[in-house]
Amino acid sequence: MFNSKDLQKYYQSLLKDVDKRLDKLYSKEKEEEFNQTLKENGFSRRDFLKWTSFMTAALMLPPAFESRVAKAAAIKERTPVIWLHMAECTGCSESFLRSRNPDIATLIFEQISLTYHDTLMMASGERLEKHLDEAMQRYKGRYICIIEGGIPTKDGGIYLRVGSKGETGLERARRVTKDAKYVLAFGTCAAFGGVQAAYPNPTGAKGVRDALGIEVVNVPGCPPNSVNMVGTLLHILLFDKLPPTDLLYRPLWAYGSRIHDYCERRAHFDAGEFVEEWGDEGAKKGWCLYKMGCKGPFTYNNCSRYRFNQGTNWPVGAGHGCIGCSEPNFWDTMAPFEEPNDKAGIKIPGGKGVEATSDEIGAFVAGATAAAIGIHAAGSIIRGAKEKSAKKENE
Ligand code: FSX
Ligand code: SF4
Ligand code: F3S
Repeated sequence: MFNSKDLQKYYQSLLKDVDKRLDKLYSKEKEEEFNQTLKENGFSRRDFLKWTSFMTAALMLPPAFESRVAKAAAIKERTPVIWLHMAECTGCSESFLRSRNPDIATLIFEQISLTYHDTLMMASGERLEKHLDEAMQRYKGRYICIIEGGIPTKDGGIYLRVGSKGETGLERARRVTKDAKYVLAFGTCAAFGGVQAAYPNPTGAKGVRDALGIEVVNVPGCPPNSVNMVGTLLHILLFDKLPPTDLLYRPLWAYGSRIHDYCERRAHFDAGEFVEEWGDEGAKKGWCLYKMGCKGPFTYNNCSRYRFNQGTNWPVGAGHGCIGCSEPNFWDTMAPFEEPNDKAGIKIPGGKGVEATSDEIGAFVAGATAAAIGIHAAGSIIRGAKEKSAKKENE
């Protein structure tokens, strides 16, 4: 384990690396141009600094990184992004772009960095194909490929065809990821297969990593929070490497704790105060939704901390339990969504103010979810090892 001295050293060396990288890429004109864009879109310098300090904290970096995050947003050469769509509902793009009232993150990544996006581009048909080929050639080996959606693999992938040439999703994903520097799977569909991979999975849909057998960072959620998508991109922009992950390849800064750990209704769980029926007194008082099927105790994500739509609200805040949408196979393993999972083995506190221990929760044996919890612990150990070796490299 790291002690505070080790941590300090680790962050100092990380800062040095980031400064070296940003100094190389930074240009005064580009920063001025960026400030102008902010102004034209109605954002003050103060709004921007508020955003940088929020993102720095979300990425679990110390405040010393705030100025670097600000600089990274205005660097000369941005990492090009090619965003592909497979089998899905496009909710992930919606969550990323938040088409109404776009925020600073949207501005940075949509207007400046997004080189190719299947559904957002004006072009269609052959012109779109040409644009994709050009972007791939121009940024060969340098672009980030983001994939949204599961990839049907049965019968050679014929259940999904994309573009004017009738290419299968499988072929397209293979072709575009081949020359990408990094591949990110945005959404539970791209990470683990999602709704089309739910039983009986007639098209043999899989997540990108399983379908292609390549290194991918997963940013699951159906849809994922834009903080998690933007933060993962920002991490690459800052450090030019992928963030440390758990064994399900999810960034630890975002998926390192359970929904239940930071839930605003948690005190009611501990006090044994539960909603027993939709619309009852407990529901009006905002009591815990565990008995109404909330899967927050088995779900690793940061929704309870950052919420959606610029912090407006999130599922539990709106009165429905978490359905575990960032876990693998959640359509099968977390259903029924409005009933507690009777295999979970959680002892519900009966007003005595005690929570089931994590061991009891870990005894939950509903397939992949239990595996995910074990995997998560292992991932944290791996992260420790990675950090140690990073420290060694920097010493
Ligand atoms: Fe899947 Fe994205 Fe769910 Fe939809 O497209 S993660 S179905 S919210 O939007 O991939
Ligand atoms: Fe919150 Fe759900 Fe946990 Fe209750 S069970 S405290 S509603 S996450
Ligand atoms: Fe999904 Fe649960 Fe968050 S349902 S959006 S992981 S609260």
